Amino acid sequence: MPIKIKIFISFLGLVAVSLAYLGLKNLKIDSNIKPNQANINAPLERDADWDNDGLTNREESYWNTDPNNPDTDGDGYLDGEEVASGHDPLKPGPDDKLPAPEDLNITDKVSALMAAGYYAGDLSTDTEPEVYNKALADISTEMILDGIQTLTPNDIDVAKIIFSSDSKSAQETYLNVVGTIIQVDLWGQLVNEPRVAGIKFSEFFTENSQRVSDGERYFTDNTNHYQQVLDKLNSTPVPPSWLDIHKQILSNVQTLIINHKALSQTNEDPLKSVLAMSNLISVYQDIQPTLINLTRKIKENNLNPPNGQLWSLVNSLTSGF
Ligand SMILES: [Ca+2]
Ligand SMILES: [Ca+2]
Ligand SMILES: [Ca+2]
Repeated sequence: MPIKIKIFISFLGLVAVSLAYLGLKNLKIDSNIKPNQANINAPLERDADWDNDGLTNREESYWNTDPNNPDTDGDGYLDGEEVASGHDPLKPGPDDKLPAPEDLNITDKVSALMAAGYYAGDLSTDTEPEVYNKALADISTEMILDGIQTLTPNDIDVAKIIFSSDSKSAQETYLNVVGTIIQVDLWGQLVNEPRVAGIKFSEFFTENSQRVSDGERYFTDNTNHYQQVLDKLNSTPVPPSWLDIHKQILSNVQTLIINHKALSQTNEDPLKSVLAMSNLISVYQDIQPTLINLTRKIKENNLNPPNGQLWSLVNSLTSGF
């Protein structure tokens, strides 16, 4: 079985386990989410949008807005418009911005969705399996989309990149700096990462405060480490013809930062961490095409590759290109 599929399947398993865990743990204690009267009366209309404001009745239930009033807080904007543009549908504008997407707490959101589904009748014990499974699948999808939005780096801002020239010596200078960064600061770390990160991640669930803080420290240290790598890369002059590869490397490193940061906050948002853990496992593979492109371009441009074992290895692996 290809490893990506294996990872995906184990990831789905993780999602199922986390949802079950949350369902058990939070639904009983989370009494501050009020059942939405309209949804209780008409549980099967959860996908309808009675007031045409762009939010389905179930989404209204999640946001605690009124499914019969298109502008719950009366500030002149539809509930759906407010949510889509990052504004709070329960707080009149203009000072009603919701937290930035990267600050979204996915665990809180999924708990609220599950509570909404529970009160709407989609997720109670006597719900028909079909409805129950669809509600769970919808919530998983929402969670995965939120994960993509919060754990994927923004587009690279080219205006912040320092450029050198495309002369042979400028390209080789660039390669030596970047080659050293990859070999010294990234490679060793990444080879061990999936295994060590998995162990450290499991510390969070031991309920042993010493081990939990060890886990937090591991992921915080890694966040800082990759931030330093990013700073080094950002201060390295880039030959214009290497821009695409440079952006790929920056994006790989930003992915490492964002996901390690999420993992260091596992206690506050365990579901976001489950998604971050799965990203971390695949980041190792995502970096391979970057290395291959880099090696290919070294050959195309007849440049001297950076010194070091990693480069001899990559060079021999890509000798067919
Ligand atoms: Ca609506
Ligand atoms: Ca509404
Ligand atoms: Ca508002």
